[in-house]
Amino acid sequence: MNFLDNLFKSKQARTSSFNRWPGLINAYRDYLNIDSETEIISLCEGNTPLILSPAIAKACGVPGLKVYIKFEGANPSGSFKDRGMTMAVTKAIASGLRIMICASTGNTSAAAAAYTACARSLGYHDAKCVVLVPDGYIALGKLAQAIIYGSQVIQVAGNFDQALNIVRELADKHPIALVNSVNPDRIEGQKTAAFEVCDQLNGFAPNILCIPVGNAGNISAYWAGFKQYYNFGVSKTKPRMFGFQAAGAAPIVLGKPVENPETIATAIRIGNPASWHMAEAAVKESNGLIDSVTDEEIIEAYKLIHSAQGICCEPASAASVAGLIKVSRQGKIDPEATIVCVLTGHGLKDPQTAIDSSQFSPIKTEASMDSVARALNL
Ligand code: AN7
Repeated sequence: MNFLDNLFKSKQARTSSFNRWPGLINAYRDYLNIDSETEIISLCEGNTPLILSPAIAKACGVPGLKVYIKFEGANPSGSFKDRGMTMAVTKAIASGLRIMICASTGNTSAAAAAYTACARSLGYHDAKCVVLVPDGYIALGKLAQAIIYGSQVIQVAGNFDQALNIVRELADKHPIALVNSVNPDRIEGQKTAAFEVCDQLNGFAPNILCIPVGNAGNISAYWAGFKQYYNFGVSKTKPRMFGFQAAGAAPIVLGKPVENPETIATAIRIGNPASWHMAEAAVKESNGLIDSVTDEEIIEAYKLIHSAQGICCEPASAASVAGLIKVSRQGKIDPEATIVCVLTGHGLKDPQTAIDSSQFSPIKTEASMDSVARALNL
């Protein structure tokens, strides 16, 4: 019997549970590498909605297709990174480390900064977070988060891959916790998203999971989670894993590192993913695929997700939907399939792209009903 089965049994339990989700480590403790003594550093992350999306099904050209969105923007810092970060910071603090460091295209830094602040709230006043971000290539909201959560922000004149090499070297030489997804605790926490998807689909994995790929930690974590839930008998099936990279930053698709990755989806502007081999194994073992989508396809999907479905995601997240639309138009999708697209981060992190990608020209009027009515041709 798993946690959610118990939780949602009666209306009374359901109503009270809404206010008492205990965070994903407590919720899935039985499936995670954590002992009962460890103090948990949590912002009640996880338990994100799974939303049916008729608009995406329609865009795929298969109106009855069951396409769900796993909306990871609903996590406390606005992305799936919170899942890995609750575990990574919990373990780092438990092992006596007080300085967290990461390289980031933005979301990892926001999450690391948030969970370090949470550690301070629990009495670890000397907990500090240092984040290295590619100068000029991080969405404004993410930079703002790293700053306001109180981390030390270092803007590197280089890309993510270079910044990751630097923090790896630093963490090798100093007593600092590296909280990028090369840290296995991150993958451990992120597995819980796969558990949730199976719980939300009543004990089944979807037939296909579509997910954006950057540093390739998340696709690896989901696959580990699906396999574990299946092996433990909690989920009756496993999905095919469909990973999508941005065309200008598609090293796995091309089969070689990309020295100067470029894409409007800055979150996945990564040329040499750390979990490359794990991602390839996930695709191979699950009979999945890895493909690329152009910036135009990403922006088309990004607009659709907002204006036709009402969900707010960032451009990198839309790569999962753009990829699904692409492969379904190629006839690769069984119309009976159940599909989950992971929307990895919240759109409010990147308002500039929202405005730049639309032909928005404000209508200005005097502050009177008549003027507004005239502007509306009423
Ligand atoms: C919204 O924050 O790499 O393939 O440094 O922010 O696990 O890297 C972000 C990655 C997808 C790709 N969607 O996940 C970082 C960082 C969003 C992201 C990805 C990221 P991975």
